[in-house]
Amino acid sequence: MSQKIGIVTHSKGSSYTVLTQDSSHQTVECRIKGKLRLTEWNTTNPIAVGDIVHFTLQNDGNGLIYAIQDRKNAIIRKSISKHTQAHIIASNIDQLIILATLAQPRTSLGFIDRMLVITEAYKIPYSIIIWNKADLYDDLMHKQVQDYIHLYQSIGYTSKLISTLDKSYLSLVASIVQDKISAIVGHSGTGKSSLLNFLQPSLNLKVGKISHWSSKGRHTTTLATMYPLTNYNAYIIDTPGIKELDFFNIQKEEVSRYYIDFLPYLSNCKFSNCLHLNEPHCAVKNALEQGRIHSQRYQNYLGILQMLDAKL
Ligand SMILES: Nc1nc2c(ncn2[C@@H]2O[C@H](COP(=O)(O)OP(=O)(O)O)[C@@H](O)[C@H]2O)c(=O)[nH]1
Ligand SMILES: [Mg+2]
Ligand SMILES: [Zn+2]
Repeated sequence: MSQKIGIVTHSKGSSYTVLTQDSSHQTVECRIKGKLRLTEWNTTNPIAVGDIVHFTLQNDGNGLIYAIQDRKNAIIRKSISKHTQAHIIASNIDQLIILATLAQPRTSLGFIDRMLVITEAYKIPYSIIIWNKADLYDDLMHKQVQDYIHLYQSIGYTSKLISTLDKSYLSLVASIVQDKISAIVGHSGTGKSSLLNFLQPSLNLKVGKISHWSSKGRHTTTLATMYPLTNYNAYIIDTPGIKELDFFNIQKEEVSRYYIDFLPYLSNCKFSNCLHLNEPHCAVKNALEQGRIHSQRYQNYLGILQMLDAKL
């Protein structure tokens, strides 16, 4: 019986797929040692994709997880039925890639801004907005996408234009994912599977398929899957079927702290609990009026507050 360390790439029921971190890169199906499962965690899933686990390799080739390393961050979904329990979707993420497009199906800036709030709230160090399907854009869309790229870059987020049909973008995409654990989000059809295949054709993922609907049109439980990209010393976590709303266990008062372009102004609002709506002497509204905060970002901020109201 030997002891190993690995990263969880997939979980199904009480079984976890673990990729060892030694040079052998073995894939081992693991279970949790009973004691760990029962005592230490108050989540519906004690171990999530992205966790670094210690396990013993049994004679039958399966593993028994006996310890888990501290997580540096995690995307968590509050369990709606059991308020005291949370579900960990993925952990130890270096960066979030938001895959957007202006064509088939067009991504709204509202979606992007909601995802950015989520990544700031969950302490994911970097967020990158990639605009896909450049090959489908007409002149007007090219002008538009440059405006959007400029908007997000000026706030401090990396934003790039690509097409997964065009090999000349490969080195750019590779440089973004190289040596990192990325999570990728984006509406169905924006090209997440295509992007993974673009980087590593041997993955051979199905493209143009909505994976989280069963053949009977029922919404099946979806789980995160981590794909190792061996050529880039990288991992990408795909979370099909997870709805943005699932991530939101955020209070209204918190939202502006996750809007990094609002941050420089927050301490100058008259009221410390200012929601930046119609309060007097609001530094955020002031910055908005002076054009130092983008009006579209502010509109989407209002949308998030409304969404949180509706959720209550
Ligand atoms: N024209 C064009 N089509 C793309 C591009 N990337 C992906 N697609 C197409 O968009 C559709 C959805 O892609 P898929 O990777 O399945 O998206 P996912 O749902 O986000 O995984 C498929 O028909 C792809 O062939 C691109 O850069 N240009
Ligand atoms: Mg897909
Ligand atoms: Zn304010």
